[in-house]
Amino acid sequence: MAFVLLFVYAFVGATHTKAEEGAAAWLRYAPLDVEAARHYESLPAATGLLGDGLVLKTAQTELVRGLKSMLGRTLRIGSGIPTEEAVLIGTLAQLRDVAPDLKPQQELRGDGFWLTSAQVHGHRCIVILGANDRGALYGVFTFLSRIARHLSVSGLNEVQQPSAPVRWANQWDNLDGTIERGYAGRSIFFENGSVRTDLTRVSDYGRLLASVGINGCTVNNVNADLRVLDVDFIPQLARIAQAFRPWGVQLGVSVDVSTPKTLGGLDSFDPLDVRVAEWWQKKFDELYRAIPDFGGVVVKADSEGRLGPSFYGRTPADAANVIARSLRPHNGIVFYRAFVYNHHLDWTNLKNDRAKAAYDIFHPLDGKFDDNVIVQIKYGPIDFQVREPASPLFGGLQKTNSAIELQITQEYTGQQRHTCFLVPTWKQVLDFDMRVDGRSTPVEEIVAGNSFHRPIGGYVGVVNVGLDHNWLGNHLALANLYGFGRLVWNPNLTPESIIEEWTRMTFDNDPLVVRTISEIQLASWRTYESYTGVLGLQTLTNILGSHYGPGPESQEKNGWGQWIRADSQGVGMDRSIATGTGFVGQYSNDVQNIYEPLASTPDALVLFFHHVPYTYKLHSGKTVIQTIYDSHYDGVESTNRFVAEWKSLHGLIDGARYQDVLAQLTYQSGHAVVWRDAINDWFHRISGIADVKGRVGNHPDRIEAESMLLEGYTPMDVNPWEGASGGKAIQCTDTKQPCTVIIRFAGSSGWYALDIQYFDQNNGVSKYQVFVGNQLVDEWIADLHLPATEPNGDSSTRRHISGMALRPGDEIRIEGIPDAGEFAPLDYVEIHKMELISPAR
Ligand code: GCV
Repeated sequence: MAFVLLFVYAFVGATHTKAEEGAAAWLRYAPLDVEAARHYESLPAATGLLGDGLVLKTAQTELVRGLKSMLGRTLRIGSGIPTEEAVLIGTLAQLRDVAPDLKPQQELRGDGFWLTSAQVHGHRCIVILGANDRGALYGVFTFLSRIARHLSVSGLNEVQQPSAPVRWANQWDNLDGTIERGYAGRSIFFENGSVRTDLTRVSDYGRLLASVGINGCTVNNVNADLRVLDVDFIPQLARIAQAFRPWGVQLGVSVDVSTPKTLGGLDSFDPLDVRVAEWWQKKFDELYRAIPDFGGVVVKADSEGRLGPSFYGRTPADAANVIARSLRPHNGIVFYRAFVYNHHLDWTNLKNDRAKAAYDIFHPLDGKFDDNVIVQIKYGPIDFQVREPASPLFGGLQKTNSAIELQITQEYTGQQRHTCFLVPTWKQVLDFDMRVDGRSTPVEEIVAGNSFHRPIGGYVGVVNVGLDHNWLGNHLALANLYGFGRLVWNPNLTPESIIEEWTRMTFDNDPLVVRTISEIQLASWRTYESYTGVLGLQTLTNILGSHYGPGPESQEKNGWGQWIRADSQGVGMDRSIATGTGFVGQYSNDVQNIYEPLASTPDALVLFFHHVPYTYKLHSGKTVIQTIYDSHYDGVESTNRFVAEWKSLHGLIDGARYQDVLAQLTYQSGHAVVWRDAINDWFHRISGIADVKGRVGNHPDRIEAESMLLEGYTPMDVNPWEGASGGKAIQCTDTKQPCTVIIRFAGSSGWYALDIQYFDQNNGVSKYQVFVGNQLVDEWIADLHLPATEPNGDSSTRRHISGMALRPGDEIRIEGIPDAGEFAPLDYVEIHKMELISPAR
């Protein structure tokens, strides 16, 4: 019977007939085929639990679930001293009672664990032991992960320790159910001002987090709603805590420092006012009565229009400490965000620099924060750009706990519509050596508390999962959540090993699948960078709106301080000590020696630190302007390769996820062209320097919509101009009837591909139909929910139609049917000759 069952599982696993939505993420526990399953034949048939804690019970349930799914075997559940061969789960302290002589070679710390094989009371056992219950759960996930990746579990003797005690997720969910910078549907926590009734997804999220060692989660936006501490709300928060608890995930919330006044009814929120201190104390006593294992709070203050201690002339340390002291009796932590800056900076003053703000404000306060405060520092000095140097503040706090804040939600890196695997960039920042006092002090050692002997510290990832089945709206984007957990558990892991693990568990162990997906993911960050913000320019997106499509002009001439200082002669922010803003001076001498001289600054960050002429020759030997042009073309090529590579996996992964990812990568390759042309055209216009390869501003296959024969359509100016080819589009404002454009094909007979550039806004669902002669050859609706209500670089989208047989004189007609506020806009059509190799899938 066992054999038959195994066979059935193997069959299902091998043919990928099952449609998958991605909800299981990397915890699919896909059935092993017969060959792979054979390696686990000698696994014990039972599992024993050495303790009775909630998290330990979860660990045992997870073990049974995983093995049942992967091997088709249901382990017998037991507890206490083993009476047969078993997989034993417990803590080191519990093992001592059962097998006092059994000890790991090294001491287990924090949430660490030990996997080993041993004789316990005369029975051969696999032993999964945690330093605490949570560690045992992590050990079980690791054990299951090995089987999912077809690795041996016999003769194990492996100790794993987390690199840092704090490994938290932040969610930016609003109580109304929306999520700030969330790209995967509505909140799993809140709806209409309350905590959701059904918290199944919260529990599932807790499981995902635990599976990669994340031990805390704040659930509401750092732009905090005051009601989160309301007396009626606390019992609702307790329900979230309950859903997380079995997974060892501590609940946290974001709080607003003005709460004692705005919610509490005091006439002040001055952190040095004793009544304010008493208010916080009472509030947290109340909260801990409802949630005894509450983890702590995140504070965003004096930032982006939020109130803060500066209102009373007080410091961030005053504000953090008053809250910290009320949490201390309960072992709670305050994460005080260093993302404090003036967003009304005078851009005309060349000495002004937003990048300096965090260090300027927090470094003088070093040593003034209580021991249960962690200063939470974004990885770079600006704001989650596609590339930034490590924040100098990491080296500027030696007597203060710190944590690095990374962003899993892809606010500035394609919003999960573009694939951008961020582990390589995080890894670079974590490995960066701040060289404090001339000694080795990499960021990862600082935040772990090792460099300066701090009691706590670690990692925070802004995740923003939503109700979408696959959590982040894009199957490939989940690698960032997995990668965050794995990297912060062990910063010595490589992006290559992390992505391989993830791919094996999320998709398949087939070598082609592993190689192809790994290659796409590992290339994706540099690809995204190459068409959105090269040479340290930051992400040249529309920073005043969506943070999504191209918008280089929006960086400049406003108070937000994300300036790139581009003019007709050159580009880049001079942040040097000698002639610039002096930002470089916030780093240690050794790091200054890298960034102060133009000659030693790496090309990848040169325009972050220096203003140079467009004709300046980089280390690569190329000029700045030609590098900008070339890299945008290379980026598009790379996105085209992603599509081709993905297609090679047809039939090797389940159909639903195959199609989802194909659609997403195809969209990305079209939007990369929008980025390429917008940024290159913008630099071409501002610099007046031609592309030596003659591509920029020159598109021989392109026919602008405004130059076509229009029936009902009218031309319009697109704002900003670089968001459309030639700065213009056409739209069909007569909503009562469809509009048409006509192209008379003038090329030679053959096979062609059509790229139709249209705009997909979120305020209507236009329909498009394409005819050759009278034959309808393609139709689609514009319903991608892109973040725009106008035709622009956010909404510009490509429809690719391949395999079209065209003859000279053929009439190509596009009919646009507008809907609501979206007037079926079109930008251009490109007609490319193509070789027919294989039918398009
Ligand atoms: C939660 C950026 C984002 C904001 C975010 C802020 C922050 O500015 O655009 O949406 O607010 O960072 O991290 O506080």
